[in-house]
Amino acid sequence: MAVERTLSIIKPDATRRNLTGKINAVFEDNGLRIVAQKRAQLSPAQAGAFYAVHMERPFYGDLVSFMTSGPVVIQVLEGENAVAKNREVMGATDPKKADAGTIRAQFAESIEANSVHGSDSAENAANEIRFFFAETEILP
Ligand code: YYY
Ligand code: MG
Repeated sequence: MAVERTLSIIKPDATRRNLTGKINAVFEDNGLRIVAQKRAQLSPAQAGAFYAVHMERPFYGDLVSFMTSGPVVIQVLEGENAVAKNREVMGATDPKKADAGTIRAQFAESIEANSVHGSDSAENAANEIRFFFAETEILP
């Protein structure tokens, strides 16, 4: 497996509860390196564009409201098989279905306020990283 990069977002429910460090420890304990990181307040336009793939879904409006309800921490994670590894440590979208020990099982409040985003494919990871970061901001 090659070294890959994936985009991670620590969502407003987690920054509000001061969980950034605990979540970052899960990444680092699982071999994912935080090679770029910034705290940001997303605008509705940014959150809407980032989640444009879900535009037709019934939860889209609430998702955009939630993602703009407070600061997020946007990150590039790097490591062996990083896309799949991050999805594994995040756990299922619905925390009730997430495996014990995963970030969402430990920290998520609900299917919407589920603490973290992670890219779901290498292609989407490249696009999502480009959406938020210049290459010069990524420091392996
Ligand atoms: O990739 P992942 O975050 O695990 O789930 P997606 O199916 O891509 O949905 C993105 C985001 O939308 C999810 O993290 C919470 C929200 N959402 C929701 O509020 N209600 C649903 N039934 C499905 C997803
Ligand atoms: Mg997704």
